[in-house]
Amino acid sequence: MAKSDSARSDSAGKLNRRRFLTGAAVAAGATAVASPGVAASTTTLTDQPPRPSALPPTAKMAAAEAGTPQAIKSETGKPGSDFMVDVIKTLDIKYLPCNPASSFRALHESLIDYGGNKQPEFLTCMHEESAVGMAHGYFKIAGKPLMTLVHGTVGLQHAAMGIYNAWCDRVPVIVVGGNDMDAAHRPPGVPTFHSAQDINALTRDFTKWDDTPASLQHFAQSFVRMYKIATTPPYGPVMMSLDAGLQQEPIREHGEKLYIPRFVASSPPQGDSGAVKEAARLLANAERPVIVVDRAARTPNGIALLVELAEALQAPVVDQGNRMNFPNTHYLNRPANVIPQADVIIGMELSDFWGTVNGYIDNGENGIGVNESKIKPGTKLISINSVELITKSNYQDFQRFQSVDISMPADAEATLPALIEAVKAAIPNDRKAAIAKRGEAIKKAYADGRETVKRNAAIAWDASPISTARLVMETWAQIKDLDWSLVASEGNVSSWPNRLWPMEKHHHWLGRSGGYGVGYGAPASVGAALANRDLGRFSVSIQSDGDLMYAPGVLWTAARHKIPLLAVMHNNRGYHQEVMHVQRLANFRNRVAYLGNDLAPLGTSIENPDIEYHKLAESMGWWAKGPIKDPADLSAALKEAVAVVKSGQPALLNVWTQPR
Ligand SMILES: Cc1ncc(C[n+]2csc(CCOP(=O)(O)OP(=O)(O)O)c2C)c(N)n1
Ligand SMILES: [Mg+2]
Repeated sequence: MAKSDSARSDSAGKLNRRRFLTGAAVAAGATAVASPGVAASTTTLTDQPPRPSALPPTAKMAAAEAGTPQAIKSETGKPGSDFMVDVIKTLDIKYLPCNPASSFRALHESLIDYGGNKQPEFLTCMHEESAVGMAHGYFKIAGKPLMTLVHGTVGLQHAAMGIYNAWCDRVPVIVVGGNDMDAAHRPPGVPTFHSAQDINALTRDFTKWDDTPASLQHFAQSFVRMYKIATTPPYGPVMMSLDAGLQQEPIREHGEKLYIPRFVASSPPQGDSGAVKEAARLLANAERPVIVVDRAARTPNGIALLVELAEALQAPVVDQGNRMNFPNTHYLNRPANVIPQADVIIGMELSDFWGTVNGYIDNGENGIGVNESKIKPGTKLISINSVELITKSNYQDFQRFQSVDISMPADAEATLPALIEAVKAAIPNDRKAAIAKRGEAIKKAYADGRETVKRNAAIAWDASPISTARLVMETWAQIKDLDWSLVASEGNVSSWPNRLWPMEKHHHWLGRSGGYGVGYGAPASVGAALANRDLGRFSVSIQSDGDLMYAPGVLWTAARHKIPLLAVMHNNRGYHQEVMHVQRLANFRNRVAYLGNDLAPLGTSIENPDIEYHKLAESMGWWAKGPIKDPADLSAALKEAVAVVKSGQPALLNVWTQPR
């Protein structure tokens, strides 16, 4: 024991290389390692004179360590994975954000060497969740899905939360997981740990469809099918388990010629014509109709259609914001407080109809929530919601059950043209004046509301750390003349962008994560910025601290692949949402929330040490600046950052902010 201790350090406490190399401790270790399967010697170290630390390598060992691996017998014929690339290329998938792994090495090799790394192009990712998050954000701008490849069991486990967010946000992502199925032939050890009978089971509850092809022809059918299912509204992620053997083996056609089925997009499901007519009749004759929208506008045309419907009825529109549905500059855009006065409410692609017409108060009696109706008895409810067509059992994204009077399991945007026509036809001549008058009253309420919002935003304008309203408006001042796109706004900045920035175009606002799985913002903003880059558009994100730290490696992906993005940090130095939850419970129980010296209940602050996000970003190739604590410093820093982003680089500003 004494001998091995002395081998560890010299008098300066440093490892002594010479003694280390000749030390008995290492010799003993080397013996054990060099002879797998041989029982370790029972001779004690002091019994024998010191032996050399390691035996010289044999010629075979040296060759194995230093040489190139022996060539494996080259395959004859076209590899199966080349055919898979032929299939993938028919679907015009532009990028492949991906973290590499051996379970899809054959397809990986085919994509770059046979496919030329085009359609799709690899984007190196550092986490599978980042890859899925990027595909999620990309779709919301491009309207086209990306695919990702994940490693059997472990890669899919990392990807799972991103897939859940995409599922809840009704966004298609094509996920292919490498999996070595043949238990008798796959390599033992690590590749076997990474294989499963059915990897798809892990995400089956929150994908639209999955499959495990058993042949190349089966692959071709299933890949085209999965693309079609994913991109038919309601959109959603899809999953394929792809056998490593099937990828790697050469094509054996067994007398049957392989073919690639042609992809033809499906039309979205439209509401039943009788139900549309009945809904139009109720809306046209209502005293106070209200339109509530959440993911109603799938495309820019959806916005135009909603404006047409709202104007025909002069009805207020409550935009719940999971997409950019209705311009906030239009006087018919109103807050949710119009709902209690309504006599007819039409909800389009709502993620939570119950929550729209009912209130839930946290910490009611005994700390249990209290439910209350927000609407008058007799209010008629109409729903157009395509998600009813894909409801699954396990995960509760379908929310509480709400009875409605007319229910159309259909795509809202596809149903709107017929609904608008029916509404216009159903408005009785003698109601036209009353409808116009309704519009005038709403116009006045809208103007008053804008003034209140501006007054509220000015509160604590000069505070340090910086108020979230100031953060958002200083950012706006620097981007307002550009063709801008707010690609994500994570954490909670009190919805200031939606309240203060004029949002009119579909790409001005992309909505949120869907499943509220934190860690969406950073990768989704990079993915959306990639799509915007290709369209020559400027991308900006409000990036919270907690969200960034789940998988910050996506910053490197953005720099590596030259994706310009302005990330303005809402660095409130904590998981503030959770600060408030712990505080709420402590208040309810008449206890003092344990502050733990960090000015937040223990376990919720991100301080001590403070994370230097500007340095983190800089280390991965971003232009960055911070920490900015004084609001007077913000505008100059933003100006510089905007110029950097315009030159094609990502830039991050680490701004210290108020909690919300
Ligand atoms: C994956 C995941 N883990 C934990 C949570 C719980 N959670 C909800 S909000 C939040 C705080 C996020 O912090 P940040 O992004 O900094 O936003 P802030 O609340 O500080 O504005 C957490 C941890 C979650 N929603 N998702
Ligand atoms: Mg935070």
